[in-house]
Amino acid sequence: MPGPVTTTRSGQVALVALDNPPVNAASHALRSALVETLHTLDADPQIRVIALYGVGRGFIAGADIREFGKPPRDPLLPEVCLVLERCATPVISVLHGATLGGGFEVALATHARVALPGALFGFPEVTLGILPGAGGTQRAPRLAGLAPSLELITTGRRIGAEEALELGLIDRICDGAPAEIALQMGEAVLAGDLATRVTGACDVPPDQAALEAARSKAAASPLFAPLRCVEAVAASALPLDAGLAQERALFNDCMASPQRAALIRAFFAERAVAKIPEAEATPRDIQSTGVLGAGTMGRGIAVALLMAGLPVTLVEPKPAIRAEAEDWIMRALDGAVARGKLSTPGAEAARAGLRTADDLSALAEVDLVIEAVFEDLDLKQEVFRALDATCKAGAILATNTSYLDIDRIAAATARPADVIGLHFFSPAHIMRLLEVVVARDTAPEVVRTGFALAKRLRKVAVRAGVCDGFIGNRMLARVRAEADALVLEGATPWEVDAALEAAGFAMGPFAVSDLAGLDIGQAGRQRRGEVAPVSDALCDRGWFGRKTGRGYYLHKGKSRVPNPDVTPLIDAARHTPPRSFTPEEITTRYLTAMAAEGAQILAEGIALRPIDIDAVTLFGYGFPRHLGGPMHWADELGLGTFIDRLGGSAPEILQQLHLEGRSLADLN
Ligand code: T1G
Ligand code: NAD
Repeated sequence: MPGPVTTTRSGQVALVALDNPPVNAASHALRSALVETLHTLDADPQIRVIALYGVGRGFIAGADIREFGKPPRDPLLPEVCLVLERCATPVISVLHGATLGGGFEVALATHARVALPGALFGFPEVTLGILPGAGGTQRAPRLAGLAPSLELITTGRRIGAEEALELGLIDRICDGAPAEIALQMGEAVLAGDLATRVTGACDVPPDQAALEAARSKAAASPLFAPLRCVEAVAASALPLDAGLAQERALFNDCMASPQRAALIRAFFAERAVAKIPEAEATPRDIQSTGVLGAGTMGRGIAVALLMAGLPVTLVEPKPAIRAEAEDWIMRALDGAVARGKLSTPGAEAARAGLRTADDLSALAEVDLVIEAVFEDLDLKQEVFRALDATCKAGAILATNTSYLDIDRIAAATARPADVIGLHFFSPAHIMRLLEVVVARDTAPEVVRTGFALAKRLRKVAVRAGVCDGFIGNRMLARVRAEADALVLEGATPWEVDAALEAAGFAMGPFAVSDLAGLDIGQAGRQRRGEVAPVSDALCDRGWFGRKTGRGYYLHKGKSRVPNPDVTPLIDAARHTPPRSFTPEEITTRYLTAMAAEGAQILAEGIALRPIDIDAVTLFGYGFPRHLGGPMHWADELGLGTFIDRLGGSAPEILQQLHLEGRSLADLN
């Protein structure tokens, strides 16, 4: 088997191919082979140019993330970059596909960079809780200046070849196959048509204003890495060796931070959830779809399907809602074009793919139906009975129910094997999570089709079992109850929201309730036979949150201020004298409740693994990435401490793990 680095000679040009599937990560094997190759070629008087290129999907997607947390093995990537930069023979790089993180750093250390049109550049390190640690913080400013480098390195924003060229990060764009361009460009260097230079020898023009602006922005973030990114970039004013030493020290600080472990957990969570027991089943072919109900969810789901190039027949009995939904869908598609999520021809095709109808007989020939009518079991059963009578054999019948028993919905049909839950989140064309809810009789290939569909929609699918609220809403109900308990004990709703938002949650639970509608929350509680005195009192007054302008907050447009009229309602509901809470106490109580419900969900087999639960909260509920998810958080806290906090209510599975000296992560 050939190694990850192979050399072909063509006259005085050495073509060095990097081949480490699937994404050419800079693993130990690739790094050591590259250094050895460079030493050999640099010492060879026959060779006057060395041209690097990637085999497969891209140049190099970065360091091998799987090696993080393990003992580092020489040569490290910074050394590889120095060896490259110090070659007496000019080294050029031909860049296609993902040229990210350490891959971009390797490219920056070469003496000239040529990109193919579709190349993708960026420094995603900050999203993993670290910083470019192989000279990226030193070499990018030497080519592009401080301001653009700071922006790219502190945000992780990805850029295309055109922008990289404008910024001076690459030298040329050429179209063709990487190996061919490598030879052409090698020859261009020999002919004097492509200039080479040593990046590390260039100066960085000072820009104190850019540094100060980036520093104060990073200092305000709850994230650990951005400020270290700024300090590393600031060190690019020093001679290269000194700057690299500072970069290394800051990189090591990031590597040791708990945020780094959590963010990398989040990176792998997105991919791990695709590993399901049904992975070997063959998905059914989905060419056409139907959506039933054109309310909040139905219209969003229709947009998600249309954006993925699937034709949609949208069924809605109420003409006014149907017309409004059509209008909304067209605007959402325009919005997708404006956000760069859809091309103009793509949007045209999407518009042409929409059909509306007033009756579900229009769904006779579609391959997949997603039902999004009112949350009412009788209605859903009636609808599924009608779908069963109407739809062709082999069609998948999916429900978007948030809480209802899908086994009972499936039982209304004579084909329960074709029935599944596809639980989208609002707004359905934007939120990444899709819970694929597997009912008792759902066929494996139907489950597999749900996952294939999610991939097509660029969503993160997580497999869930049937229970009230599945994974996400069930956890939400639990933490909502905990937030209410905190308020009854003495915290204010606004303190709870502020504490959790400071911890990195996109929105606190009371703000979320206001947004979703307090009446919706109340309906859920009523179904479960629960009460929440304060929320119920708000509902009694017709204060349902944002949609009525008044709830826990007073809403004006998108801004919100605490609603003072809530305070007497809270006072009336408290049975004990209020005590005060620190933000840390609030956050800890909330996360403990969330992880406790997660453990219960795991114990019942509703979720496959802890990482699935983490993915649900990360991609559907605004859980802070730098905390990695509630199950990761529980591991970090230590299972012993976690069990103590739960008192007698810790599920058996936790006790067992703890006894065996294992962690939740061991179940992944
Ligand atoms: N290391 C190890 N495995 C990786 C990987 C990486 N960097 N990137 C992807 N994979 C695996 C992934 O887990 C999956 O595996 C498979 O490749 C396909 O990925 C010193 C420290 C490149 C744009 O952050 O953004 O460099 O699940 O499904 O949609 O400063 O992957 O099949 O077993 O995502 O076509 C910086 C992260 C590292 C790049 C391809 N680099 N990767 O997307 O496929 S830090 C990154 C991506 C660093 C230096 C530092 C994307 C992609 P499996 P995929 P894709
Ligand atoms: P909605 O009230 O906005 O829309 C429901 C639509 O279904 C209405 O337009 C109604 O006219 C239509 N409808 C009723 N009976 C019908 C029938 N027999 N045939 C066709 N259409 C019919 O409700 P929604 O918020 O979109 O929720 C729909 C489903 O999605 C519910 O099961 C809900 O639990 C679930 N859900 C909602 C959210 C959310 O945030 N709103 C999130 C996830 C899942």
